[in-house]
Amino acid sequence: MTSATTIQPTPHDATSVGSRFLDDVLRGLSARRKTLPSKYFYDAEGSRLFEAICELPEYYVTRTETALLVDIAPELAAFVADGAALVEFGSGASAKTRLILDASPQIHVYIPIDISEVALSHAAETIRSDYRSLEVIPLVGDFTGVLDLPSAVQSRPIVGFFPGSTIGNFQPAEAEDFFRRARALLGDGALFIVGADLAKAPEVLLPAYDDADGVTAAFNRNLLVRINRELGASLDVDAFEHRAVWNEAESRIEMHLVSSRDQTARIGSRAIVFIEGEVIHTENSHKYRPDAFEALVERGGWRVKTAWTSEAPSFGVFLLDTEGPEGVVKRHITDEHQV
Ligand code: SAH
Ligand code: AVI
Repeated sequence: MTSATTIQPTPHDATSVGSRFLDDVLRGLSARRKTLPSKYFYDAEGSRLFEAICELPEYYVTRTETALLVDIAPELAAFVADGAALVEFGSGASAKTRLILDASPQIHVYIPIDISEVALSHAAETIRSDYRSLEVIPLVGDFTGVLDLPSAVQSRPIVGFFPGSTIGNFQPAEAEDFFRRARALLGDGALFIVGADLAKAPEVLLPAYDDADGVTAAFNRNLLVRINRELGASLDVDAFEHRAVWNEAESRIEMHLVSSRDQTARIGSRAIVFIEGEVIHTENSHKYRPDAFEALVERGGWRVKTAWTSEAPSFGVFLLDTEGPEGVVKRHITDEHQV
């Protein structure tokens, strides 16, 4: 395949994203503890709201990881082989990608993968116009499903990229499964650069997920707006309150939508009943201890080659490879090194 001007659906998943939405919503809202999968946040408006979250003073995640990547991009570049293909999971606006591409002109092919078609096509277009010699092959699809890489990259050195701590949106068993499937997809000899947010005080975490301007609340409620629009449902969006909770036992922030009254909504052919105070659990965002993250990575078939961690607010970027055991190199990036 060559540089595509249109988005290439991953063969197994693109159509199932739409057709499984109703099933997933009904399954989640029929459970004793109601849930919705967080991957459905990202319609066009959800992707726009996520980018607005990234600009919030309370949401330290994006600026912290960006500063760390700026600092370590030359070190990462030294590991990237000539003619490499960069495969990014959950690429969104592909903003952090630029730091990798700028430091590693030896990357010749870029494959952004995202479930949000609008965000993906816009990002692919701007990357194409800013990096003229880079072949860009966007894949729209669900990275929790089966993925295939285009044949054009199969003989190239492969570098995976999964920034943003999107890994933290998986439950631990799902994260392990993701790593195992990414290992099979990227293949022997691949490198994998993964960003993971680290555990810190709830006083820092909670405002990051419940900001003063209500942008995160709008992001959370937009899931209900999307269900109403795409599934013809009758949820009263204003009758659900956004809530962020720190779950210490699971080391994660949870986002909830809390029904402010007794209500019944029609979704498809079903009537879904909510009692006052009932919760829809919409997202988990795990915050790791570095050793626990390394153990997770290893259970998923990777080895941590180098781990970089920032000063507070702490964030980790982990360079993974597929080789046998060897000592992990740990670098703590202090303020003096950060830009
Ligand atoms: N990498 C960017 C964006 C992170 S937001 C950053 O670091 O800022 C998470 C991104 O993952 C969104 O663009 C969303 O659309 C995408 N995403 C979430 N779940 C997904 C899934 N199951 N399959 C593919 N993409 C997914
Ligand atoms: C994409 N993901 C890592 C974000 C997070 O921090 O869990 C999504 C998000 N949810 C609320 N704010 C941002």
